[in-house]
Parts: sequence; structure tokens; C-alpha cells
Amino acid sequence: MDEKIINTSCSHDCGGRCVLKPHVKDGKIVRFESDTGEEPQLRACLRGRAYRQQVYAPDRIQYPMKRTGERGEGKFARISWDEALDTVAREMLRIKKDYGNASILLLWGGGSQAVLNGPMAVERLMAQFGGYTRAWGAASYEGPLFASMATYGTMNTGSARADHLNTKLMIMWGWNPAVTIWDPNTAYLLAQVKEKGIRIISIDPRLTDTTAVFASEWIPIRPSTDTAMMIAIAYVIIKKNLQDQNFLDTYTIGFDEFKNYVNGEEDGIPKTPEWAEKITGVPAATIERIAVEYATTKPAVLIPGWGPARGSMGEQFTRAACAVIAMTGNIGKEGGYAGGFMRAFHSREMSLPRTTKNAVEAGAAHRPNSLYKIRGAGHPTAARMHEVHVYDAILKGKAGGYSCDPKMAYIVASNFLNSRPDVNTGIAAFKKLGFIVIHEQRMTPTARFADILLPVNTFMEREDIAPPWLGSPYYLYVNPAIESRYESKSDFQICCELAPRLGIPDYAAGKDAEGWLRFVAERAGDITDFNSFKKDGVVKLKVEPFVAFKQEIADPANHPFPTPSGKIEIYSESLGEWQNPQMPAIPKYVPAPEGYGDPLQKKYPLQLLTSHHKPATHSTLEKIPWLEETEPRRLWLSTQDAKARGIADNDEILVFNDRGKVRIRAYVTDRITPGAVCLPHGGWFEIDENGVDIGGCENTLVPRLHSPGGAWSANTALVEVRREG
Ligand SMILES: Nc1nc2c(c(=O)[nH]1)N[C@H]1C(S)=C(S)[C@@H](COP(=O)(O)OP(=O)(O)OC[C@H]3O[C@@H](n4cnc5c(=O)[nH]c(N)nc54)[C@H](O)[C@@H]3O)O[C@H]1N2
Ligand SMILES: Nc1nc2c(c(=O)[nH]1)N[C@H]1C(S)=C(S)[C@@H](COP(=O)(O)OP(=O)(O)OC[C@H]3O[C@@H](n4cnc5c(=O)[nH]c(N)nc54)[C@H](O)[C@@H]3O)O[C@H]1N2
Ligand SMILES: [Mo]
Repeated sequence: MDEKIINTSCSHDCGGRCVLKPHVKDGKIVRFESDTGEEPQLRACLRGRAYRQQVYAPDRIQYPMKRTGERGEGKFARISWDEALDTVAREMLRIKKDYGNASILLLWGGGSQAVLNGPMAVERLMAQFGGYTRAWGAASYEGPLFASMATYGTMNTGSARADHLNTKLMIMWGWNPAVTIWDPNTAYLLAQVKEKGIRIISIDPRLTDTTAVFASEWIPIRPSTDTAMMIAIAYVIIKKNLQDQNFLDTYTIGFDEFKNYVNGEEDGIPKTPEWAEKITGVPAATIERIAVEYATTKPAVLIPGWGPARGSMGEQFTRAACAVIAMTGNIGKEGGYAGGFMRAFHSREMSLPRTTKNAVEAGAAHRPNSLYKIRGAGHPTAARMHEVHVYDAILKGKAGGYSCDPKMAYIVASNFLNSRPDVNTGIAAFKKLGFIVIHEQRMTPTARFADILLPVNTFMEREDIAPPWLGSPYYLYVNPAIESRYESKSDFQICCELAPRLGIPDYAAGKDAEGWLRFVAERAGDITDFNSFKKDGVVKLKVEPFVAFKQEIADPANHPFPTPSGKIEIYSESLGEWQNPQMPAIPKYVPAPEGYGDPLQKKYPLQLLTSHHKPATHSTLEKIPWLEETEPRRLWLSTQDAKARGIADNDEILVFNDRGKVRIRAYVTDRITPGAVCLPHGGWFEIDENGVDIGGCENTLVPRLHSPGGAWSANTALVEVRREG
């Protein structure tokens, strides 16, 4: 039989979303091509191109299964779909009757980023079932989102990548898009920026692939201390009177309060480069030079990455960056950049309508200390716990101050135990739950904890729409390349079949998958022809490169910023009302718990980073041989720290703290600043009989901490390392 080529796309959460063209022969995918169409091409990365090994992974879950051994032991027996769905329905109805909907936890993740399948399918089902308890606190970006909302009143603060070609200087601050993509073509664009002779500076504890290939200068910094450097940059700018005072006077509030803090008038500590050098390890002369260069080169781009903000007190990093950016007037201008959350187009907002509200949250009070006064800021109610507190909520329930006593978890599109902090506590919590149901593709460490395990298909086996990751101007259609493997079904299909068993008569409101996708595409407003979208698999919109806040800057009288004051809020009155020293009204350097300077460093001196990994999408695509070959997961350890501990490259080592122990090999390198180590995110945990994680999961070591705005502690964890054997 001839090969067929299918126009489809990747819908994983890897910072991209790209065109994939599987070649199918005899019902099997034999190879992948990517975009061969018009520019800009949306070309797949190594992960998309290796996807064949995910579809045909030997550990694909083939049939519905029920647990036969102890929870977590991974012993299952095959059952029919009828038995599986009847059991799930019976348990849900029982728990609802005995304990109420609030005791049902819906734990989701980013496994599928498409419109129809993944978490939203189950969310709709659970809402129609009378509600559920969920968590708040997005692992990815809660810190930058919070900071963006507090400062600019919106998450749409980015500019089109193409606009970076209009700049004269780029500062990448904790940003590694050669690995993390940040929408397709970002690395390609950086190549063009470099070719144009534009200087690129990278500030990162690690010499990343992006830094190695594109940057003119690498400034290593101690993790969790960036806000101190940012504030010292503000000090230099003020001292030399290089700020754009006219911009500050016209568009911002609170610069004077910030200045008083920076100068030391507020607390007697001038935030000089020498002050910052002691904290950050970056020489004072370097801080001064970068400050002057950034303030005097116009326009200039400063990209405050999400990595430094994915640590405790991460909000201060993004808030301080926005303040410094505002001081240089680089907002709303071509070649400038506002920082903040950095969404740059509306395409990402495409989703199914939420027809039924979650009754568990109806009437619940605002969460105290949230940004509920800012429209659209996302103001989760007090009926949610932060995601890092899910285990504590399971273990303690209402007695621990939580809004519910969780009895069951419905898990979808998440390797939850693996990708959330503190695996060992997670295991204890999951053992306590009455019932766990999971939709999964592969036998992940979390899947092993299911009571009922439902096999879900991959995006090669179903229909969907994949909006871009951050918001570039395009949409992708997911066309099935092959039949669903074994007995797997899509999340949408599973929900359609479970709904009547739960007493929900019309879950899909009379529409099939394509009907919903047509509805969503037509509602988006810029897809003119659904049929050709589906046939081609992609729509690339021709739009002017988006520059955030163009109108607000050009015509402030008619276009106020969407903040309470209508201005960029360097000082936020809403935050001032909190009276919380960890969330001041102006951005400040607040030492991070388990960050640099924590007294715990006497016991655990090394700062752990858990950066995103080239061969994996979180923990999805783990154990894919083609990908593992490209870069095995090892602990990045500086030559200096390795020498002090008698560790050589590739030695087996133990990384440990009070939460757990991980055995892994060392990557001894000068690509990481001394004092910091990095265990790339996503290794599948495997706790051996001695309690050691031999699977290399970073979350065995990461604490369940978050800062007041919700930023996770993923990059603030202290550890020690020693040689094994
Ligand atoms: N320490 C540390 N922890 C982190 C991070 C970090 O940097 N450091 N990063 C955080 C970030 S940014 C994120 S976004 C999260 C990600 O956390 P998660 O969203 O939980 O991501 P994964 O661990 O990849 O789990 C996704 C699972 O979904 C499954 N899956 C794939 N497709 C489908 C589908 O169509 N349907 C269903 N039902 N399942 C599917 C995959 O097989 C996989 O097991 O992790 C966070 N955790
Ligand atoms: N390959 C791959 N790509 C992905 C993903 C994936 O799992 N794999 N996940 C996607 C998702 S959901 C997300 S949210 C994004 C995440 O995208 P990012 O948050 O940008 O990714 P990270 O690698 O966690 O962090 C970026 C950089 O921040 C640096 N960093 C960490 N802490 C600090 C610090 O304290 N100071 C400074 N200056 N730098 C620091 C790290 O060394 C790293 O180089 O990536 C997306 N892209
Ligand atoms: Mo993320």
C-alpha cells in the first residue's frame, strides 16, 4: 500500500506546537516530516520528530485496568470498558452522596494542550456532575502572571518575536528558548538578531544552549538573587540620572517610593552594585556596566524569564524587572519590550466554552490576599488550595484549614506525583485517598497509583485543535493519522461514555468532536474557512507584528492601562493593603526560603535548579530511546563543587535533603555557577527499598513552598551531594 501523508500537529506542552506530517503505511506511522509549507514554517523540534516512539512505546496502556495489588505497587488486571466506567461512576456517585462534591479532587496537568482533549474535557464533565475541588497556582507561571497583573493589569504584555529585530540590545534573563522553544521560530529569530550584530546578554546560573549559541556575554548569577541585581541596576540608573523621567511621570505610579527604597532612604541600605555583588556573586563593575548599557541603548529588550520567577519570592523578580523596564521607557515601542507575562497575541485564548460553572466554588469567598480587585487577574476562591498544598489537604483536610476533606482524585493529563513538589509526601497522601481514577497513555509513576486506569490515545489517533503555546498568530488542526491503538479512547470520548452513567444526559450538548471544533474555530474570529483549516492542518495569520501597549503609550488619555490607577503600577495599592513583608507594594529583594542565604545552607549548601529538559516535555516523552540518547538526564555540578567532593564526571552520586534522596550520574561542568546544581525536570521517580529515588526525579527534592502571589519553589531548594560507593 502507498504511503499517506497526514496534515496534523503536535499538541504537547513543550513551549512549541508545530506542524507534523506523519507518513502512514499499512495503518502504521513510518516516519515524520514537519512543515514544508510557506514561511514562517512551524517546524517540529527533536521531541515532535521522535513522537513515533511515544505512540509505539512498549509501556502504552492498552486496556482499562483495575488495581489488584497495594496502591502504587503497579499491579493491575485487565477489565472491560464497561466495568471500568461503571466502577468509576459508582465510586463518584457514592462519594458525592456520602461526602459531597467538594471531596472530589480534579488534578490536571498540561499533557494535552489541545482544545477538546485533556483536562477541559473532564472539567466540563465534573462541573455538570455538580462540581469538584481544584487547586490554584500554575506551575509554569503563577509568579510572572501575578506580577504582570499587579503591574500592568494584563497578561498581554509581549511583542511579536519579529519585533526583536528592531532592537539594539537584548538581555535574556533566565531564558533558554533554544531548548524550551517559547513558540516556534524563537531560536531562528535569535539567529537573525545575532546576524544583525545586535548584542545579546544572558544572565543565568547555567551556560545554556541558547547562551552558548546566541549570546555575546554570559553573566552567571546565584539562583534566587536576581531581584537584588535588578534593584542595583535601578540604583545605577538613578544615581546617574539615566531614567526616562518623562515616561515615568506620564505612565507610571510609585517611582518615588521605589527610588526611596533603592537609594536606602527607606531602610538605610543603599542598594548599590557592591551590595548586590555580595548577594548575587556578580561583580559590582559588571552590574554597573550592564545598567548603563541597558539605560543608554534604545530601544532595548529585557526578557524576564519564567525560570527565575519559578522560585519562592519569584514575583519580586518579575515586578522588579518591570520597574527597571519602565525606568528605561522601553514599553509600547518597537524594539522595546515590556516584560511581564509576555503573551503576544490572542490565539492562545481559544477554548471550549465553560457552559456549567463549578458549583463547589459558587458563593465561595475571595481568597484573602489575591488580586481580586483587578479584572481578569484570575482570583481563585478560597475553595481552592494551592497546588503545592494538595498533599497536605489530602492528609489533613478541613482539620488542617482546607475547604474540604478530599476522598478521591480524578487525574487527567498529568503525571501529578512526578511533576509536583515532594514526591515522598505525595505518595503518602495518595495512599490515603479512597479512590483514584487516571486517564493515561503510558505506565507513569502516577499511573501506578490508580485504582482504575483508563487508556487514553495520543494526538496521532484523534481529532482536535491545538492553539499556539504563548500566542503566535497561527492555529493547528490535529487530524488523526492512525486508528486508536489497542483499546484506547480520547479524553472526550471517555467523558461522553462516562456522563450517562453519572446521570448527565447531554454532556456533549449534541455535538460530536468535529462539531465542537468547528464551533470553536468559527468563534475564534480569524479562521475564515474551517474546511480548509482541517484539510491543511494549519492556518497562518498575516498580521502586523504585535507590540504590547502601543496604544496606551501613544494615546494615554484614551487608553489607560487596565490597572486600578490606569498606570503602570510600580507601587501597587492593592499589594500595600496586604501588609505582608513578603509581598511589598513596590518590588523588593526578599530573600527566598530555601534560596541563597537561608540558614539551611549550613546543612544543604547547594542551590538546586530544576530546569526544563531538551529531550523531554516535562515527564512526557521520558524513556524514549531516541531522545535519551541526545542528552541523558544527569546532575549539573560545577567543577569546583565536584572537586571539593571528590566527584568526577559521570560518577554515580547521591543528591539529598530532608525530603528525599536521588541517585543519578554527575555532569561535571563549568557551564553552571559554583554553589548551584541542576537536576533537569521530568525524570520518572522510582523509590527503591532504601527510600532512594533511582529514577532521577527532581521533585523528590523540591519543597512544597509557594510565595504569597503563588510562585512555586521549583528553583529554590537546597541539597547536598556526595559520591556513591
Ligand atoms: N521541579 C519542577 N517541577 C515542575 C516544573 C519545574 O520546572 N520544576 N515545571 C512545572 C511546569 S512548567 C509544568 S507545566 C508542569 C507539568 O506537569 P504535568 O502537566 O503533570 O506534565 P507531565 O509530567 O508531562 O504529565 C503529563 C501526562 O499527561 C499524559 N498525556 C499526554 N497526552 C495526554 C492526553 O491527551 N490525555 C491524557 N489524559 N493524558 C495525556 C502524559 O503521558 C503524561 O504522563 O510541571 C511542573 N513541575
Ligand atoms: N524541552 C522542553 N521545553 C519546554 C518544556 C519542557 O518540559 N521541555 N516545558 C514548557 C513549559 S510548560 C514551560 S512553562 C516552559 C518553561 O520555560 P522556562 O521557565 O523559561 O524554562 P526553565 O528551563 O525552567 O528556565 C529557564 C532558565 O531559567 C534559568 N533559571 C532558573 N532559576 C534561575 C534564577 O534564579 N536566576 C536566573 N537568572 N536564571 C534562573 C534556568 O537555568 C533556565 O536556563 O518551557 C516550555 N518548553
Ligand atoms: Mo509549564
